[in-house]
Amino acid sequence: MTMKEKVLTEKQILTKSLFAFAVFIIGICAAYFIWKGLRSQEKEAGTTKILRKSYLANEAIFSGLFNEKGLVKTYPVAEAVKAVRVNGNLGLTDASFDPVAWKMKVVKAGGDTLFISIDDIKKLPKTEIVFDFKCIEGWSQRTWWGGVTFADFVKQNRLENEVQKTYASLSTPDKKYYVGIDMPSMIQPQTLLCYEMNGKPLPMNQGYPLRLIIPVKYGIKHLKRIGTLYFSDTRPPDYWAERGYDYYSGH
Ligand SMILES: Nc1nc2c(c(=O)[nH]1)N[C@H]1C(S)=C(S)[C@@H](COP(=O)(O)O)O[C@H]1N2
Ligand SMILES: [Mo]
Repeated sequence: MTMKEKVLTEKQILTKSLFAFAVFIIGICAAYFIWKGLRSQEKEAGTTKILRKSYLANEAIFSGLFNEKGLVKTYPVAEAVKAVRVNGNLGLTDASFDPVAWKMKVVKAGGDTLFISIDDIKKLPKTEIVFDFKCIEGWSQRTWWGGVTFADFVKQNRLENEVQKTYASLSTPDKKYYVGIDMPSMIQPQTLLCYEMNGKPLPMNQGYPLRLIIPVKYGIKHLKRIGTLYFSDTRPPDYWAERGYDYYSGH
């Protein structure tokens, strides 16, 4: 090896080392910025929003929410049972509840609150559905419900901004029963604000004057007697999720 060759080799080594060091520094910076970006995401359910959203999408796919048509199977009215089971009366036992004065409270994004009467709701086209209502306890019944689609209700009340949020929260007027629902399920076209069962007004113990019917979910999410509705990017409290049931409860 000549002297000249040796010098060149040392130069090359130096260049290579500097290059490797620069790559190392750039790598550290990139890792730092990615970490910082994730950290600044809104914390939600112990994980970050980005990760949470992909979980939700996975859950929705697993649950069959996005089958070929994205719809739950429906049946003719003749197949619906006449004697519909009553299950759960949490939030329905308040003796001071006045069904005549009832209005649904809807909390909008800017803090404005709407008070919606059953007549306002009945102005919208009536949508009916017969489907297999499934309770997490293991029973199911083919039942017939009537009401307005949540999607129509959103249009009527200009709630387009509100439904950009990740979740909806519904609770009974006395706040003793409450559910949180992911927005894709809420705006799914079969989700109803329901005021009829078997072609007649809802019985008291089935949620008169208005309940949720959300065919993509198990019974626990079909809150009877809606008092308040609000929207949120963080998970609203959920009565049965607090007691160990799956928050999503899709099927
Ligand atoms: N307000 C209220 N809604 C409720 C419940 C309840 O206890 N209180 N129980 C839920 C459960 S577990 C089921 S299976 C369905 C049953 O609806 P049904 O009584 O009309 O059959 O209502 C759901 N909605
Ligand atoms: Mo249930």
